[in-house]
Amino acid sequence: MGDEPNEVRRATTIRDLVPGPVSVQPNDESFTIAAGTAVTVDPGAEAVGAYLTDLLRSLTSHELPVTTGDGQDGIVLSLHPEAARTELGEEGYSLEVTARALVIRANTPAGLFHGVQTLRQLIPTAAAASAGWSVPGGRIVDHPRFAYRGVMLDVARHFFPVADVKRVIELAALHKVNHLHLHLTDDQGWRIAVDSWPNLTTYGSGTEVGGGPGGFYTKEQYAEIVAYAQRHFITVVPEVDLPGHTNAALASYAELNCDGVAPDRYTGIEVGFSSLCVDNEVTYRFLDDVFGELAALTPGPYLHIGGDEAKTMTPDAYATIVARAQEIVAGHGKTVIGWHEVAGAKLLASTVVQYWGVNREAPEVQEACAGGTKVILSPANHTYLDMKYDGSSRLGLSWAGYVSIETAYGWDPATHITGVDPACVLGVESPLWTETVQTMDDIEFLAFPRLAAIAEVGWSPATREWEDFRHRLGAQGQRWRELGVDFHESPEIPWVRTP
Ligand code: TNX
Repeated sequence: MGDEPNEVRRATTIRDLVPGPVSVQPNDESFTIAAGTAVTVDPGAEAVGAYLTDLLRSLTSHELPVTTGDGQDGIVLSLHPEAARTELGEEGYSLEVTARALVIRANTPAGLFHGVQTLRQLIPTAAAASAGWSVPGGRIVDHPRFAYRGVMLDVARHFFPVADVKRVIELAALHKVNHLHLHLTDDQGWRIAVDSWPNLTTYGSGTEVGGGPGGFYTKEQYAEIVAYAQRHFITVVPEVDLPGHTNAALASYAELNCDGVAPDRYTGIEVGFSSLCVDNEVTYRFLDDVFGELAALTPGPYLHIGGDEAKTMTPDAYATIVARAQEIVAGHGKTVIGWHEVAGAKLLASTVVQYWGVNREAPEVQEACAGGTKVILSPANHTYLDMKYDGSSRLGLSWAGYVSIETAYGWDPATHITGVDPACVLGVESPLWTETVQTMDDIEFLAFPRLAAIAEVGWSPATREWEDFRHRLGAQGQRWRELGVDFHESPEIPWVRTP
């Protein structure tokens, strides 16, 4: 970095994108968004069209009506891609910007939505408003490398209200993240209403790390989160962690404990001390009720069963409960995801394993992949948003080491675990555990800019050019500021003030 100033001023170029697209060809034209700009969308693209015009109103103050039909000039959202149909797949798009038109094409509304996020990064920031709303010209063709690009929010250690979760959804969508994993239960609190086991929320939700009031989502609130995520083309993956990390449930119902005695609620940050009772049939009735109600709230394919750090159980007991939990989830028509420890149990063919270890040697993952299991990579030393950036970070833990932006960026999911076929990798996820995280500002500080780095690891082609990336990332700073994001202004990045 040398003497480079860490704030520079320059105009946005068509390359200032995170995640970086598959291909970019600049031209020397530009498209200006003005009061009379027509916005035309294909039938089927109305919802993305409405999202786009809301966005344009908030960014440029222009109120642009949307017409459904065949557009030639102005801004066009088309569900009729040209030749590249198969290349674009389910989530890809092309963006063509000339002086006359700005055309986004995709096979699906999801692809158009991602194209709109790209456009959003090319519209001048408010700081540059006097220069007009001029979008740099060129052609972009883009599609994701991995199908699963996730962020996880732990709402159990500290509870976060619906408005915060919605903001996480908005900010994740900026960088084409398409899954939101909600860690809904842990030792410190149970955060989702279950009608058949009401004490989980009347009692089990009532605290959090440090002894605060906790909280939970009613089914209506949870449905609101799911619907909001859908509008951002994000699939919610709910997690009920078992058999460990269950003190909140055990405290709510004495009958779930092997000795029939409910423990006190827990507000510390130790892990691994609690577990459900394997030999008690009530455990399985409980899991069936919980996953049944959760499945009914979940349009997406996945239910996450946790499975991490069950340190008080024998391997056999663990294998038994994980096997039965998978059957229960499958019985409710959903696909299981589990933290990688579940590979110690017999896996259903459809179960997905989420690796959170720090080693590149992971025999259990290697073996699971060899058997056809898919894996999501969340190596803690690269993707954990709750790790400190460095020794001076005001928040975070450090058990997996410090995770700088360069560290978050500098790894390749396809080759990360030795001896694993790249085809086995479904994608990546960045978890944000919240032992030290209490407010939306805290979330923003830890997630940005690292979530943007992991989003690129999940979306963009395998090339990793740190120099190029840090400049593209630097161009996002002013945009985040204008959204009020309290990001970590790390000296690793040459932050750009545009123009
Ligand atoms: C490990 S990662 C845990 C969590 C903690 C986290 C803190 C995983 C599956 N389990 O229970 O919150 O470390 O970084």
